[in-house]
Amino acid sequence: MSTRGAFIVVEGLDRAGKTTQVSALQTRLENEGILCKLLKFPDRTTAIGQMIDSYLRSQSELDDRAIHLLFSANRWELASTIEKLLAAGTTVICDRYAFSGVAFSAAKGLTFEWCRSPDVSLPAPDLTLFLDITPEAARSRGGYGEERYEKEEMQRKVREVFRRISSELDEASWVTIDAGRDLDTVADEIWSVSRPFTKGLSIPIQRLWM
Ligand code: NYM
Repeated sequence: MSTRGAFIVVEGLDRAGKTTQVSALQTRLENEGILCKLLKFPDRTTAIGQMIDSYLRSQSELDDRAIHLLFSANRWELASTIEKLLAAGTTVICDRYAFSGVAFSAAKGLTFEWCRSPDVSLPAPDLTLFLDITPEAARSRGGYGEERYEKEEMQRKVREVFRRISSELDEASWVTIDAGRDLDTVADEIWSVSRPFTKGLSIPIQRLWM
């Protein structure tokens, strides 16, 4: 098999600095001349994404399972794009993915197994960087925003589910980064972990939770 691009996901709690770090990683890749594409979930630009956006901004109400399935459908509508980019040799960086789907819905009380099922067989990340931050550190960064889920108690529960996900995945593909440190230190660690993956991979694209 010829070399393909790597699929790198950045997950994290709200206020962990994910958006800043994802764009710093993109800049480093571009500076090295590595072809890369940045994606973000939820992708609020699609029809499904607009329903998700309205729910997150509390402009609509949806059953917990219905919104969970919409988040998953939002990934499925981009799954073939991700596969094509990887096959073309592009490194795909993704701001949140299926792990956020499980973490936020399970934190609301849905079962872990049920939450995983709609995402089974999506393209699996080759590397997931989990930006971990304590609720105390998040508070010192000015607290959470206005959207649904951006409350300290919810974030604590989400963090616990992320820990469970981490304990069930192999260490090479899931790396926890202490995001409570200064931005440059975190960016350097993200780069040193990601760099080996950016040279291209010769293994087939893996499937999630199979
Ligand atoms: N979120 C995100 C979910 O609840 N399920 C998912 O599958 C995904 C991808 O959406 N609080 C939640 C986590 C966030 C919110 O994300 C919006 P962002 O990165 O703030 O746009």
